[in-house]
Amino acid sequence: MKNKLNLIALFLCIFSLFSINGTFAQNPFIRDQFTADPSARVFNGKVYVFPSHDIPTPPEKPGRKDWFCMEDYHVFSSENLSDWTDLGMIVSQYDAAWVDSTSYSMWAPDCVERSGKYYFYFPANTKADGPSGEKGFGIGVAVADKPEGPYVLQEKNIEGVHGIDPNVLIDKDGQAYLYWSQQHIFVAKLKDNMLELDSEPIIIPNLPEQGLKEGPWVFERINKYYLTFPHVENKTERLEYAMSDNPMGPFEMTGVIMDESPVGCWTNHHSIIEYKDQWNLFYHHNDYSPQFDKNRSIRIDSLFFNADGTIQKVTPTLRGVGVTPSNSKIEIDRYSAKSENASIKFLNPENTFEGWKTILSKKGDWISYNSVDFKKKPKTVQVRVKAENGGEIQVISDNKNVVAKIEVPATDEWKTIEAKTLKALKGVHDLKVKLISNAPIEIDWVQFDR
Ligand code: FUB
Repeated sequence: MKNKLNLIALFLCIFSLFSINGTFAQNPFIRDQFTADPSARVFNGKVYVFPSHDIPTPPEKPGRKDWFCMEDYHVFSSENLSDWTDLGMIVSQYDAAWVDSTSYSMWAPDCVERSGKYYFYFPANTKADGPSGEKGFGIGVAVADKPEGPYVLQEKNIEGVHGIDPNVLIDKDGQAYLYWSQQHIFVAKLKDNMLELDSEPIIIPNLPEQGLKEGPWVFERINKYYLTFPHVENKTERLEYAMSDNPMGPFEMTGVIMDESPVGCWTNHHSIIEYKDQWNLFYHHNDYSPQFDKNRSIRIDSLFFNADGTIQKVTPTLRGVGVTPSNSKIEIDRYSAKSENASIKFLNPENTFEGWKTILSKKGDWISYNSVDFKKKPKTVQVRVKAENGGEIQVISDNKNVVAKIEVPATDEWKTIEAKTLKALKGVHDLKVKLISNAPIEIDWVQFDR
């Protein structure tokens, strides 16, 4: 009996672990906490994202109200950019000897691999009486044997570096460079130990004089070095870039990667990586916190280069990247296109992490969601709906076939309705969900062969 109970407890424990890590997809792609400043890296064939971790201001720290508030870092990983696992907390403000642990200032980090060791760089406010003996933003390092840690913190922050938003490039010849910001963008060589500067910091010239610049992210592609960074040209940050033949410049301003946030998030902070032959832009908006843009959420969209090496502008989407399995809950509110009238609202404005719903109000309203992967021809479709007056919706495929007709009964409560499929889909398809009747229907998700 005792063994049986132990087995049940073990099963419940494993099950709850899976539900914490969960399957997340679309934008934003971390669904259970605020995240910002995503530094994405490819290590051992997987993508690891090292973001900042925004939290609501703790009551005992009222001075942090209306400002960034971060006390630790988590790392997330994925093999397909759709399913993300939270590998847990790796570094906290309470563990670093040089960090003022009342400052909640664990801003944008980065992580690189060298000779099998992982170097995690992070900024924070220093203690006036700490090892560095001066107050302000410093940048420290923690070292691990695996991307997920455990990380061993260096006693002191890096000497000679005052600022935020560290970013490290290891060039093809093995030389490592540290970039960071403090009004300007700085660069210095790193010693082979990755812990100390090997040259005097210089301010990178030829970047815009006016407007805040921060969050550098430097990468190399076909012998060109791209210095990409958020810059306030007008009202809020937009992502811009400069190009060079050398990691230390001179860089030439080249263009804009992403315009100012359409939802008014003042900061944007990004990284750019190639994964499985596709370039990706990681960035942030404030999806779960529309009223307060210091509680942000990280996103991914595809990025493309022109033949001359310049970068095409990226439009932020809710759909994000990757294919969605037909037998998972397809959150059509993360749409790829919609009719003008179709609208998106939080399911529960009191707890925005519950996600969103689609509201189709008038006959003919529609919403579409691209790249649904049908591994098996589905026999049924399930839709979670709410509709005071009931009605009908149809699911239509990209080849214009009606895949299912769903009769929705009048219901004030959320209900899952099932219908038989009329056409059998196989492979990857775009779907459209259309309102056929004339009263509003709210839709949470669509799923095939649940
Ligand atoms: O997340 C705090 C700060 O906001 C980052 O360090 C900046 O890059 C901006 O995103």
